[in-house]
Amino acid sequence: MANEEVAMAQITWQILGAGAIGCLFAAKLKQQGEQVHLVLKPNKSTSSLTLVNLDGKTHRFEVSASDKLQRQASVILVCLKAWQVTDAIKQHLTNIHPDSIVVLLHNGMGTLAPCQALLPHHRIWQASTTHGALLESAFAVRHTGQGETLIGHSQLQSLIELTPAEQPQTLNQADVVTALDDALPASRWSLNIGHAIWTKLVINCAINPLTALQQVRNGILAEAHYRPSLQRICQECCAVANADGVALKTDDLLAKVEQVIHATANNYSSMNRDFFYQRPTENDYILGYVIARAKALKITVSTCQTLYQELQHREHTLCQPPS
Ligand code: KPL
Repeated sequence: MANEEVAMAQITWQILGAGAIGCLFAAKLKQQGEQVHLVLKPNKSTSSLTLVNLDGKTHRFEVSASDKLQRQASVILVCLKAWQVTDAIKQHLTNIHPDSIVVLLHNGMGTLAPCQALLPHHRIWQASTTHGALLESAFAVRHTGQGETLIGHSQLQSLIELTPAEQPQTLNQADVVTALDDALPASRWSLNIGHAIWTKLVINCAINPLTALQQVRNGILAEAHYRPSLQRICQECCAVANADGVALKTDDLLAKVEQVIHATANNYSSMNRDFFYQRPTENDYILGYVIARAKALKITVSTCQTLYQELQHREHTLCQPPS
C-alpha cells in the first residue's frame, strides 16, 4: 500500500485530569486499544485504571501516567475543573506539540479565549458530554449513564481548519471522532458546538447552585416549589445566549433541565460535592460566565446574580480555616 493510502493516523490520547470524566474517557479508550497517557498532578501516580461498565463488568487496564505532557502530536483531552484549565495549559505549554489538538471537556464556559491566547496556532476544540460517571476511588471509575459526546469548534477555529497549507493535518476531525465513537459511543462532530455548550451551561446554572446551596440530590429539584426558580434561571440564560448569537428557547431549556433532574435524580451535582468537601467551585465559570456576558450585553439577570452572590458568600465562609 502506498504511503498516501494509509488511512488513519495513529492517535495518542493525553488526558489532563483524572476525575470521573477523565478516567472514563481514558479507560474507554484503553478498552478500545488506543494509546493513552494520563497527565496527573505532581503528587499523584498510577499504573492502572479500573472501569466498571454499564453492564456491571469490571475491567482493569495498565496505563501510562506522569505529571508531564508527552511532547508528541496527540489529542489532549482537558477534563479538569474549569478554574484549573488556563494554569494547566500554561504549565504544560512548552510540551504541547504544534500538531496537537486540544479538546476542552469540562463544565462551564470562559476557558476558550485564554486557551486561544496561549495557543493561537493550535486547533482548540470544545466538547460536551452527557455520559454519567462516578469516581469510586482514585483511578477507579464507574460508567453510570449512557450519554453522547459532541465535539466541535468555534467559527474562529474553522479559519485555522481551512488553511491546510499552514496546518500539517497529521490528525483530522474524522479520525478523532471515529476513534472516540468506537471507544465511547455516541460521539459525533457538531457544526454548532456553541449550542451544545450553552445548553449544558444552562443545565449547570439551574441544577448545580440550588443543589449545592441546599445540599440536596438533583432529584429534589423536581419538587414543584423549585419550578419558578428553574424557569427564571432558564429565561435569564436564554436571553443572554440569544443576544450572544446562540438560538435557544426557554421552554426547551426548562424541559432539558427537568429531563436531567429526572435522569440524575439520585446523584449529587459536582458543585454540591465541591461544597460538601469544601473545594473551590466552578461558580465563576457557570453563573459567573452568564453574568459577565449579560453585563457586556446590557441584560439584567437578577436571579442568576443573587444565586452567584449567595454561592460566593457561602464558598468564602466554608473555605475559611476555623478560628
Ligand atoms: O453536570 C452536572 C454536574 O453535576 O456538574 C449535572 C448534569 C448537573 C449532573 O449532576
